[in-house]
Amino acid sequence: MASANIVAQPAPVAVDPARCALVIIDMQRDFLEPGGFGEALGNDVSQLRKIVAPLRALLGAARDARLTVIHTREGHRPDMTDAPRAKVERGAPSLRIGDRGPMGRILIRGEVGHDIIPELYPLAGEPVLDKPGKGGFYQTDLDLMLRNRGIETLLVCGVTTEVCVHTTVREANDRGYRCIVVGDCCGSYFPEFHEVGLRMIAAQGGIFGWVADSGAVIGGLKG
Ligand code: TIU
Repeated sequence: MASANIVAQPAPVAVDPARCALVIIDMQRDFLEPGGFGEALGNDVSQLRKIVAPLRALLGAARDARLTVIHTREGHRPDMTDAPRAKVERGAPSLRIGDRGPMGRILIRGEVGHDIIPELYPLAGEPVLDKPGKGGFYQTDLDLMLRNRGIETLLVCGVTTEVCVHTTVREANDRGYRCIVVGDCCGSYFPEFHEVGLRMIAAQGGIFGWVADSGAVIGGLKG
């Protein structure tokens, strides 16, 4: 069994690349570009741009190491039958889920804003998983896809740290996956939530998993 040794918090972790997947959470225009869902919620979307370059490097290394790469997108069917009223009506945003914005209908599948940013666009054959909630496992076939491939360890990154990344990691942890959150490849509109979100993963001996930098992961994958 080939093994990649990754420097991480709270402790180094050994990973079998054949049983490891890179899971990229919701790197969609709607969260990263002006006029989308993130901005409609009152956020400064430029906060998330800094993770694009390290995430591109991590994605390249994962592809080179032949890891399973899975991309997720948060969003809803055009008829919004899968969008809970409580989610759509939450807060008082200027643009709500389903409303028409500069990138099409907000957080609706098939619209420009719902798609993944060009810099991280999936290659043919890389699964793209559409999820209606914050967590990657809720009402999706992610668990089935991972189990069918014998995946044991997830390298998790994307946006936002304390919302969809955290929810997915918590779901994965309870399902028995080892999660390594790649800290500099996760982003939040709130720097303090990002920092404490990462600390919450690795605290208590790694209560939800591990936290590593992309350099450590790439170094580990290259052996
Ligand atoms: N608002 C926010 O921080 N995040 C989300 O609504 N979804 C994800 O994190 N993808």
